[in-house]
Amino acid sequence: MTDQMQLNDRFEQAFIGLGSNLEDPVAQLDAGIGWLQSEAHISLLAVSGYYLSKPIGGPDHQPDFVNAVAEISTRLKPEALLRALQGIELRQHRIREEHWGPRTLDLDILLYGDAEISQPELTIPHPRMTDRAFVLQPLADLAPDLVIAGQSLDIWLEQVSDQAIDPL
Ligand code: ROI
Repeated sequence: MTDQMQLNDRFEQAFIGLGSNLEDPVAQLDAGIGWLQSEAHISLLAVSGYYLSKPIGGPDHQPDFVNAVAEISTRLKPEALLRALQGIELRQHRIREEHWGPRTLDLDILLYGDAEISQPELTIPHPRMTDRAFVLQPLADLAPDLVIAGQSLDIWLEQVSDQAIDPL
């Protein structure tokens, strides 16, 4: 694939969700951020705090998760960014044995500029981000004034206030 097919002319700001609940989750997130930093055409702008929470919405017989959000600037088009993230997941031995089951590292594109994308493999904004305190809280560290689907982050957070989440 030529660079031109993968790259935009200008940089977009994007937010990436990171999550892990296996094999030293904090080290997994640290390593994932290291890979993001060394990825071509991605600049890491900021990383949220790390947060510990119970698994939400998946099988509950799995360890607690550590989550964070990274803010990047990138010329990669959304599909190319997705492939870059999948490459990082694989380098950290991501296995997909069980749907929504435990994982060494999960990297999700949450927001990509103002883009709205609906494809079989890629939906942006991430379709479940507004239901998940483990995404909204670290995102609020980085961009407290963000508006998602017409509603401010504060209001989305209020709606998930029953989901316990602890800063590490
Ligand atoms: N729950 C939490 N707390 N954090 C996650 O990253 C996470 N990721 C998932 C499921 C299993 C749905 N639940 C989660 O994919």
